[in-house]
Amino acid sequence: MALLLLSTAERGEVWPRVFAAAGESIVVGEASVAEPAAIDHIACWVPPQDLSIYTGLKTVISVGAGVDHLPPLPAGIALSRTIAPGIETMVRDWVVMATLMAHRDMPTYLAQARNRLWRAGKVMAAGARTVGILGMGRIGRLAAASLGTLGFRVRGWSLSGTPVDGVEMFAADGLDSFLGGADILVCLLPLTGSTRGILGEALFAKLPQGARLVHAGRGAHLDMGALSRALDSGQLASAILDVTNPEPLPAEHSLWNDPRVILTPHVAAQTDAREGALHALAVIRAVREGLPIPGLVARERGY
Ligand code: NDP
Ligand code: OXD
Repeated sequence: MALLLLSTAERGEVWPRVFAAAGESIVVGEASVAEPAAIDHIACWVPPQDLSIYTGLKTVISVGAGVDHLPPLPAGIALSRTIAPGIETMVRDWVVMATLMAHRDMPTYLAQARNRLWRAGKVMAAGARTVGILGMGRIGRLAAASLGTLGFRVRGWSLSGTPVDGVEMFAADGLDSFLGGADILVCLLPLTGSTRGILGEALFAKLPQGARLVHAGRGAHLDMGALSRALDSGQLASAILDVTNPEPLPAEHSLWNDPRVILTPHVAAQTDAREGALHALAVIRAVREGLPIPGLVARERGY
Protein backbone atom coordinates (compact mmCIF):
# COMPACT_ATOMS: atom_id res chain seq x y z
CA MET A 1 0.00 0.00 0.00
CA ALA A 2 1.25 3.52 -0.71
CA LEU A 3 0.49 7.23 -0.48
CA LEU A 4 -0.05 9.10 -3.75
CA LEU A 5 1.35 12.65 -3.70
CA LEU A 6 -0.11 15.21 -6.12
CA SER A 7 1.66 18.46 -5.36
CA THR A 8 4.56 20.76 -6.15
CA ALA A 9 7.91 19.72 -7.63
CA GLU A 10 9.63 20.60 -4.35
CA ARG A 11 7.34 18.29 -2.35
CA GLY A 12 7.83 15.65 -5.05
CA GLU A 13 11.55 15.68 -4.22
CA VAL A 14 11.39 16.02 -0.44
CA TRP A 15 8.54 13.62 0.47
CA PRO A 16 10.13 10.46 -1.07
CA ARG A 17 13.27 11.04 1.03
CA VAL A 18 11.24 11.49 4.23
CA PHE A 19 9.09 8.45 3.38
CA ALA A 20 12.15 6.30 2.54
CA ALA A 21 13.72 7.17 5.92
CA ALA A 22 10.47 6.10 7.61
CA GLY A 23 10.18 2.89 5.55
CA GLU A 24 6.88 3.95 3.94
CA SER A 25 5.87 3.74 0.26
CA ILE A 26 5.04 6.79 -1.83
CA VAL A 27 4.10 7.37 -5.47
CA VAL A 28 4.57 10.87 -6.92
CA GLY A 29 2.10 11.91 -9.63
CA GLU A 30 -0.87 10.02 -11.05
CA ALA A 31 1.15 9.01 -14.13
CA SER A 32 3.36 6.86 -11.87
CA VAL A 33 0.47 4.89 -10.35
CA ALA A 34 0.83 1.27 -11.54
CA GLU A 35 -1.96 -0.19 -9.44
CA PRO A 36 -4.67 2.27 -8.24
CA ALA A 37 -6.06 -0.27 -5.76
CA ALA A 38 -2.73 -0.16 -3.91
CA ILE A 39 -3.12 3.56 -3.06
CA ASP A 40 -4.58 3.99 0.41
CA HIS A 41 -3.85 7.69 0.99
CA ILE A 42 -3.78 10.70 -1.36
CA ALA A 43 -2.06 13.96 -0.34
CA CYS A 44 -2.98 16.90 -2.58
CA TRP A 45 -4.33 20.40 -2.97
CA VAL A 46 -6.30 19.43 -6.09
CA PRO A 47 -7.54 15.81 -5.92
CA PRO A 48 -7.74 13.43 -8.92
CA GLN A 49 -10.82 13.87 -11.15
CA ASP A 50 -11.86 10.27 -10.59
CA LEU A 51 -11.40 8.96 -7.06
CA SER A 52 -13.45 5.82 -7.74
CA ILE A 53 -10.45 3.99 -9.29
CA TYR A 54 -8.67 4.17 -5.90
CA THR A 55 -10.71 1.36 -4.41
CA GLY A 56 -8.51 1.01 -1.32
CA LEU A 57 -8.52 4.74 -0.46
CA LYS A 58 -8.77 5.51 3.26
CA THR A 59 -7.79 9.19 3.57
CA VAL A 60 -7.34 12.34 1.54
CA ILE A 61 -4.83 14.72 3.11
CA SER A 62 -4.98 18.44 2.26
CA VAL A 63 -1.40 19.71 1.96
CA GLY A 64 -2.59 22.99 3.54
CA ALA A 65 -4.42 23.97 6.73
CA GLY A 66 -7.71 24.62 4.92
CA VAL A 67 -9.96 22.08 3.19
CA ASP A 68 -12.58 24.33 1.59
CA HIS A 69 -11.06 23.82 -1.87
CA LEU A 70 -11.74 20.06 -1.79
CA PRO A 71 -14.97 18.49 -3.10
CA PRO A 72 -17.11 16.39 -0.72
CA LEU A 73 -15.56 12.94 -0.34
CA PRO A 74 -17.43 9.64 -0.58
CA ALA A 75 -18.53 8.22 2.79
CA GLY A 76 -15.81 6.08 4.33
CA ILE A 77 -12.92 8.27 3.15
CA ALA A 78 -11.52 10.47 5.92
CA LEU A 79 -10.25 14.01 5.29
CA SER A 80 -7.22 15.34 7.15
CA ARG A 81 -5.84 18.89 7.00
CA THR A 82 -2.13 19.41 7.48
CA ILE A 83 -1.13 20.28 11.02
CA ALA A 84 2.35 21.77 10.82
CA PRO A 85 3.99 24.12 13.31
CA GLY A 86 5.42 26.22 10.47
CA ILE A 87 1.98 27.01 9.00
CA GLU A 88 0.71 28.20 12.35
CA THR A 89 3.70 30.37 13.28
CA MET A 90 3.88 31.88 9.77
CA VAL A 91 0.25 32.96 9.83
CA ARG A 92 0.69 34.20 13.42
CA ASP A 93 3.62 36.33 12.25
CA TRP A 94 1.66 37.73 9.30
CA VAL A 95 -1.28 38.60 11.57
CA VAL A 96 0.98 40.32 14.12
CA MET A 97 2.68 42.27 11.30
CA ALA A 98 -0.64 43.29 9.71
CA THR A 99 -2.25 44.17 13.04
CA LEU A 100 0.69 46.42 13.94
CA MET A 101 0.53 48.00 10.49
CA ALA A 102 -3.21 48.65 10.90
CA HIS A 103 -2.74 49.95 14.44
CA ARG A 104 0.12 52.30 13.45
CA ASP A 105 -1.70 53.66 10.33
CA MET A 106 0.78 52.17 7.86
CA PRO A 107 -1.66 52.19 4.89
CA THR A 108 -1.91 56.00 5.32
CA TYR A 109 1.84 56.52 5.77
CA LEU A 110 2.77 54.29 2.81
CA ALA A 111 0.36 56.27 0.62
CA GLN A 112 1.73 59.58 1.96
CA ALA A 113 5.32 58.45 1.32
CA ARG A 114 4.48 57.71 -2.33
CA ASN A 115 3.41 61.38 -2.57
CA ARG A 116 6.39 62.72 -0.54
CA LEU A 117 3.96 63.95 2.09
CA TRP A 118 5.24 64.39 5.68
CA ARG A 119 2.13 64.54 7.86
CA ALA A 120 1.93 63.01 11.35
CA GLY A 121 -1.28 61.64 12.78
CA LYS A 122 -2.02 60.83 16.42
CA VAL A 123 -0.07 57.84 17.78
CA MET A 124 -1.85 55.48 20.16
CA ALA A 125 -0.41 52.82 22.49
CA ALA A 126 -1.30 49.19 21.74
CA GLY A 127 -3.24 49.04 25.01
CA ALA A 128 -5.64 51.67 23.70
CA ARG A 129 -6.99 49.29 21.05
CA THR A 130 -8.89 45.99 21.22
CA VAL A 131 -8.15 43.34 18.62
CA GLY A 132 -11.07 41.02 17.89
CA ILE A 133 -10.19 37.65 16.36
CA LEU A 134 -12.84 35.77 14.38
CA GLY A 135 -11.83 32.08 14.69
CA MET A 136 -9.99 31.04 17.83
CA GLY A 137 -8.59 27.73 16.60
CA ARG A 138 -4.96 26.69 16.42
CA ILE A 139 -3.86 29.86 14.60
CA GLY A 140 -6.26 32.30 16.29
CA ARG A 141 -5.04 31.24 19.75
CA LEU A 142 -1.39 31.62 18.73
CA ALA A 143 -2.04 35.09 17.28
CA ALA A 144 -4.02 36.11 20.39
CA ALA A 145 -1.12 35.18 22.68
CA SER A 146 1.39 37.26 20.68
CA LEU A 147 -0.93 40.26 20.35
CA GLY A 148 -1.61 40.13 24.09
CA THR A 149 2.13 40.17 24.77
CA LEU A 150 2.41 43.33 22.65
CA GLY A 151 -0.13 45.00 24.95
CA PHE A 152 -3.34 44.84 22.88
CA ARG A 153 -6.58 43.91 24.60
CA VAL A 154 -7.72 40.75 22.80
CA ARG A 155 -11.20 39.31 22.34
CA GLY A 156 -12.08 36.17 20.38
CA TRP A 157 -15.12 34.68 18.67
CA SER A 158 -15.57 30.95 18.04
CA LEU A 159 -18.42 28.53 17.51
CA SER A 160 -18.12 27.11 21.01
CA GLY A 161 -16.77 30.15 22.88
CA THR A 162 -14.28 27.82 24.61
CA PRO A 163 -12.33 29.89 27.19
CA VAL A 164 -8.81 30.99 26.22
CA ASP A 165 -6.37 32.45 28.78
CA GLY A 166 -5.99 36.22 28.53
CA VAL A 167 -8.75 36.55 25.91
CA GLU A 168 -12.33 37.77 26.35
CA MET A 169 -14.23 35.02 24.54
CA PHE A 170 -17.59 35.14 22.76
CA ALA A 171 -19.54 32.14 21.41
CA ALA A 172 -21.44 32.03 18.10
CA ASP A 173 -24.51 33.88 19.45
CA GLY A 174 -22.32 36.64 20.94
CA LEU A 175 -21.15 37.96 17.56
CA ASP A 176 -22.79 41.40 17.83
CA SER A 177 -21.32 42.14 21.28
CA PHE A 178 -17.94 40.87 20.09
CA LEU A 179 -17.97 43.16 17.04
CA GLY A 180 -19.04 46.22 19.03
CA GLY A 181 -15.67 46.33 20.79
CA ALA A 182 -13.30 45.22 18.01
CA ASP A 183 -11.16 48.20 16.92
CA ILE A 184 -9.06 45.90 14.73
CA LEU A 185 -10.90 42.86 13.34
CA VAL A 186 -8.76 39.85 12.41
CA CYS A 187 -10.35 37.02 10.40
CA LEU A 188 -8.88 33.55 10.92
CA LEU A 189 -12.00 31.50 10.24
CA PRO A 190 -12.20 28.38 8.09
CA LEU A 191 -14.44 28.76 5.03
CA THR A 192 -17.63 26.77 5.59
CA GLY A 193 -21.31 27.10 4.70
CA SER A 194 -21.77 29.19 7.87
CA THR A 195 -18.83 31.55 7.38
CA ARG A 196 -18.97 32.22 3.62
CA GLY A 197 -19.56 35.94 3.02
CA ILE A 198 -19.44 36.76 6.74
CA LEU A 199 -17.26 39.86 6.16
CA GLY A 200 -20.04 41.92 4.62
CA GLU A 201 -22.10 45.06 5.07
CA ALA A 202 -24.07 43.89 8.13
CA LEU A 203 -20.93 42.82 9.98
CA PHE A 204 -18.96 45.97 9.12
CA ALA A 205 -21.86 48.13 10.39
CA LYS A 206 -21.56 46.54 13.86
CA LEU A 207 -17.88 47.46 14.28
CA PRO A 208 -16.83 50.73 15.94
CA GLN A 209 -16.59 53.50 13.33
CA GLY A 210 -13.08 53.65 11.81
CA ALA A 211 -12.28 50.01 12.63
CA ARG A 212 -9.52 48.24 10.73
CA LEU A 213 -9.74 44.85 8.98
CA VAL A 214 -6.96 42.23 8.89
CA HIS A 215 -7.91 39.17 6.82
CA ALA A 216 -5.96 35.93 6.43
CA GLY A 217 -8.88 33.48 6.30
CA ARG A 218 -10.29 32.87 2.82
CA GLY A 219 -11.25 35.23 0.01
CA ALA A 220 -14.84 33.97 -0.03
CA HIS A 221 -15.37 35.20 3.55
CA LEU A 222 -15.20 38.72 2.15
CA ASP A 223 -17.76 40.73 0.18
CA MET A 224 -15.33 42.93 -1.77
CA GLY A 225 -18.02 45.47 -2.77
CA ALA A 226 -19.11 45.86 0.86
CA LEU A 227 -15.47 46.39 1.83
CA SER A 228 -15.07 49.23 -0.70
CA ARG A 229 -18.30 50.85 0.50
CA ALA A 230 -17.27 50.57 4.17
CA LEU A 231 -13.91 52.20 3.34
CA ASP A 232 -15.62 54.98 1.38
CA SER A 233 -18.08 55.74 4.19
CA GLY A 234 -15.32 55.76 6.82
CA GLN A 235 -16.92 52.83 8.68
CA LEU A 236 -13.61 51.05 8.02
CA ALA A 237 -10.36 53.04 8.10
CA SER A 238 -8.18 50.45 6.37
CA ALA A 239 -7.88 46.80 5.35
CA ILE A 240 -4.86 44.52 5.14
CA LEU A 241 -5.70 41.43 3.11
CA ASP A 242 -3.78 38.24 2.38
CA VAL A 243 -6.79 36.68 0.67
CA THR A 244 -9.20 38.21 -1.83
CA ASN A 245 -12.28 37.23 -3.78
CA PRO A 246 -11.33 36.18 -6.42
CA GLU A 247 -7.67 35.17 -6.26
CA PRO A 248 -5.59 36.39 -7.94
CA LEU A 249 -7.23 39.82 -7.68
CA PRO A 250 -7.84 40.99 -11.30
CA ALA A 251 -5.35 43.65 -12.48
CA GLU A 252 -8.16 46.17 -13.06
CA HIS A 253 -9.66 45.83 -9.54
CA SER A 254 -9.98 49.15 -7.69
CA LEU A 255 -8.49 47.77 -4.46
CA TRP A 256 -5.01 47.59 -6.07
CA ASN A 257 -4.85 51.39 -6.10
CA ASP A 258 -6.78 52.05 -2.90
CA PRO A 259 -4.49 53.93 -0.48
CA ARG A 260 -6.40 52.47 2.49
CA VAL A 261 -5.65 48.88 1.47
CA ILE A 262 -2.52 46.72 1.65
CA LEU A 263 -2.58 43.42 -0.25
CA THR A 264 -0.35 40.36 -0.05
CA PRO A 265 -0.84 37.43 -2.48
CA HIS A 266 -1.98 34.62 -0.12
CA VAL A 267 1.44 34.26 1.45
CA ALA A 268 0.63 34.36 5.18
CA ALA A 269 1.91 30.77 5.19
CA GLN A 270 3.21 28.07 2.91
CA THR A 271 3.47 24.47 4.10
CA ASP A 272 7.09 23.42 4.59
CA ALA A 273 7.71 20.29 2.45
CA ARG A 274 9.27 18.24 5.26
CA GLU A 275 6.63 19.22 7.83
CA GLY A 276 3.90 18.27 5.36
CA ALA A 277 5.49 14.85 4.81
CA LEU A 278 5.76 14.27 8.56
CA HIS A 279 2.05 15.07 8.95
CA ALA A 280 1.21 12.54 6.22
CA LEU A 281 3.33 9.89 7.95
CA ALA A 282 1.50 10.57 11.22
CA VAL A 283 -1.83 10.08 9.40
CA ILE A 284 -0.67 6.80 7.84
CA ARG A 285 0.46 5.43 11.21
CA ALA A 286 -2.74 6.55 12.97
CA VAL A 287 -4.92 4.84 10.34
CA ARG A 288 -2.83 1.66 10.52
CA GLU A 289 -3.01 1.53 14.31
CA GLY A 290 -6.66 2.63 14.59
CA LEU A 291 -5.72 5.82 16.48
CA PRO A 292 -7.34 9.28 16.10
CA ILE A 293 -6.31 10.78 12.73
CA PRO A 294 -4.26 14.00 13.09
CA GLY A 295 -6.03 16.98 11.52
CA LEU A 296 -9.25 15.02 10.99
CA VAL A 297 -11.94 17.28 9.52
CA ALA A 298 -15.43 16.84 11.00
CA ARG A 299 -17.60 16.27 7.93
CA GLU A 300 -20.73 17.89 9.40
CA ARG A 301 -18.88 21.07 10.54
CA GLY A 302 -16.66 21.39 7.44
CA TYR A 303 -13.48 22.19 9.41
P1 NDP B 1 -9.04 25.65 13.34
O1 NDP B 1 -9.93 24.62 12.74
O2 NDP B 1 -8.03 25.24 14.35
O3 NDP B 1 -9.95 26.79 14.02
C1 NDP B 1 -11.12 27.26 13.45
C2 NDP B 1 -11.78 28.25 14.42
O4 NDP B 1 -12.90 28.85 13.79
C3 NDP B 1 -12.28 27.59 15.70
O5 NDP B 1 -12.09 28.45 16.79
C4 NDP B 1 -13.78 27.43 15.42
O6 NDP B 1 -14.58 27.41 16.59
C5 NDP B 1 -14.04 28.69 14.63
N1 NDP B 1 -15.24 28.57 13.81
C6 NDP B 1 -15.48 27.71 12.78
N2 NDP B 1 -16.71 27.91 12.27
C7 NDP B 1 -17.26 28.91 13.00
C8 NDP B 1 -18.52 29.55 12.97
N3 NDP B 1 -19.48 29.21 12.10
N4 NDP B 1 -18.77 30.52 13.88
C9 NDP B 1 -17.83 30.87 14.79
N5 NDP B 1 -16.59 30.29 14.87
C10 NDP B 1 -16.33 29.34 13.98
O7 NDP B 1 -8.34 26.41 12.12
P2 NDP B 1 -6.89 27.08 12.03
O8 NDP B 1 -6.76 28.05 13.15
O9 NDP B 1 -5.85 26.06 11.87
O10 NDP B 1 -7.01 27.82 10.62
C11 NDP B 1 -8.02 28.77 10.38
C12 NDP B 1 -8.05 29.15 8.91
O11 NDP B 1 -6.95 29.97 8.57
C13 NDP B 1 -7.97 28.02 7.88
O12 NDP B 1 -9.16 27.29 7.76
C14 NDP B 1 -7.63 28.79 6.61
O13 NDP B 1 -8.84 29.26 6.03
C15 NDP B 1 -6.83 29.98 7.15
N6 NDP B 1 -5.43 29.84 6.76
C16 NDP B 1 -4.92 30.79 5.91
C17 NDP B 1 -3.59 30.73 5.51
C18 NDP B 1 -3.04 31.78 4.62
O14 NDP B 1 -1.92 31.59 4.08
N7 NDP B 1 -3.72 32.91 4.41
C19 NDP B 1 -2.73 29.63 5.93
C20 NDP B 1 -3.34 28.72 6.87
C21 NDP B 1 -4.65 28.83 7.25
P3 NDP B 1 -14.41 26.25 17.73
O15 NDP B 1 -13.12 26.61 18.45
O16 NDP B 1 -15.59 26.42 18.60
O17 NDP B 1 -14.32 24.95 17.00
C1 OXD C 1 -3.58 26.84 3.79
C2 OXD C 1 -3.29 28.03 3.02
O1 OXD C 1 -4.75 26.50 3.99
O2 OXD C 1 -2.19 28.15 2.47
O3 OXD C 1 -2.62 26.19 4.25
O4 OXD C 1 -4.14 28.94 2.93
